[in-house]
Amino acid sequence: MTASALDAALARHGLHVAGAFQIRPDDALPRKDGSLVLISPAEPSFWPIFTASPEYRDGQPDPMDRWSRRIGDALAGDFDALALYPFGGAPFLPFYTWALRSGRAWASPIGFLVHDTGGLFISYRMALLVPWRVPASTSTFPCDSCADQPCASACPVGAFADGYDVAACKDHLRSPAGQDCMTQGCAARQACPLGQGRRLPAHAAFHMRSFL
Ligand code: B12
Ligand code: SF4
Ligand code: SF4
Repeated sequence: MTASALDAALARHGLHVAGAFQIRPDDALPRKDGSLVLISPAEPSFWPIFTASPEYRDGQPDPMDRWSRRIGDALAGDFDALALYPFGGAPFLPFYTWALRSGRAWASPIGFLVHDTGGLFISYRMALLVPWRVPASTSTFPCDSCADQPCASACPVGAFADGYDVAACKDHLRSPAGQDCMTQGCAARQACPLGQGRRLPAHAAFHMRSFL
């Protein structure tokens, strides 16, 4: 199995590779060679595929995490890989740090990751430890050339003035004025020109409900 076969398999599930890096022998990972591949929803094709799944329809908790685990475990079997997940309770695996290492995502002015194509809406469904080696990314940090940095001033309650004020954010989300963030997604994330318009409102609203 190869990287291009993985791309094709991911596309069938509305997923794609959002970054990767070569494993070093001293990494605290269960493999000492090969690569760690970060996998994200390919938006907007992901949402209709996910909402047709049994996990979305069975009314049980955490449908997207359960869907991700089923798909990721099957991909791991097909590609001689190990699947790792960003959810499942503390201690969490360091997806943020792995995203930085991929060279395709960076710490934005508001702390959230900004990705070269997904912008601030980047999120990861899983990582696969695959046996092959990947080339280094050639992407460059987008925020240096983003003159107005609209993400920094878009939050209506200034939740990014000093780190991320989760309580202030959630208070706003519970208020009538917070319905824009609740139904369209975080206004600060929406403000980033990268990846704009890719996330469907229904997908954004799903995550905001589970966040709140
Ligand atoms: C706990 C957690 C939260 C907490 C606290 C976040 C925080 N301050 O770190 C809360 C509940 C607040 C949160 C909220 C959200 N999160 Co969150 N979260 C996580 C989670 C599960 C664990 C983080 C962790 O402790 N990792 C373990 C440590 C040891 O490793 P590490 O993450 O590499 O450590 C680095 C980061 O913590 C980073 N860091 C330090 N301070 C801060 C502050 C912020 C704001 C961020 C983003 C990072 C960060 O520095 C560390 C060293 O490099 C990760 C998934 C994961 N497994 O990493 C997602 C993750 C970071 N979250 C993510 C997302 C998508 C969200 C939401 C946007 C969810 C949503 N609604 O869609 C919301 C934000 C709401 C909004 N305004 O839209 C994404 C990344 C998004 C991005 N663009 O940055 C991740 C990677 C999950 C994923 N599946 O992709 N999250
Ligand atoms: S969801 Fe809304 S209130 Fe919360 S940080 Fe984003 S813009 Fe601010
Ligand atoms: S709005 Fe500009 S500064 Fe903010 S994350 Fe996007 S590219 Fe970076």
